[in-house]
Amino acid sequence: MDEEHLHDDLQVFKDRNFFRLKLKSFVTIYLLLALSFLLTFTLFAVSLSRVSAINSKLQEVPPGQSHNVSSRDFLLFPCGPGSREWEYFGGKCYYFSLTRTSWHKAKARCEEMHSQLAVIDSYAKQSFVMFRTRNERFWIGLTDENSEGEWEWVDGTDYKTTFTFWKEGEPNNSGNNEDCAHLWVSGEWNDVYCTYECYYICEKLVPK
Ligand code: MAN
Ligand code: CA
Repeated sequence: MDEEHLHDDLQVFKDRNFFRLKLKSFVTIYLLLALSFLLTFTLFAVSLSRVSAINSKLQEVPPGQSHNVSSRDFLLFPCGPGSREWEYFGGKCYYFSLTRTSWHKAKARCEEMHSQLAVIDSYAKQSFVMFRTRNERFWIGLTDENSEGEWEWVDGTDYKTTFTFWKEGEPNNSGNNEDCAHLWVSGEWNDVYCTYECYYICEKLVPK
């Protein structure tokens, strides 16, 4: 009998010890979980405050002064890192319009931008512009509206002794009314009526 009691007591003791151990490990797990939650929350709070600090710093910088332009940027973009729509080639800057208009309006728009309609006086330049214009039509600074058949470049470059790139059979003064030149398929030149609306190429010297 006594022995049986002892055995029961031992069993109870064993069970208690087991629960105590189990409880201990649960507490440890919960503590660790709580700690990691706390850590995550702290990290989150810290990064959030940092982001908002940087954000308010950024807002302090007045617009226009937010970019520090270095001389290296000017080497990469000779036409000005701030006016990337102007593309550099051979000491000059070129603008390829995104809208279409008549030859005279195109000429005026180039002038408003302190430039002129492009004068294509070499194959190198022709090659550069036609790579950019693909097969689309772009006005250039060439007209014979002053005197039929006497083509003149807008900057006074001598037409007769300078490079040309007319399409075969052009200029043909079709309908007796074609006094302005544009680039066309394969970049070749065609004369067309000056009120025709197409894209245009402006040209200017590299800004100092
Ligand atoms: C044809 C040719 C060109 C001319 C255009 C006008 O393509 O005759 O020379 O300029 O028509 O649309
Ligand atoms: Ca023509």
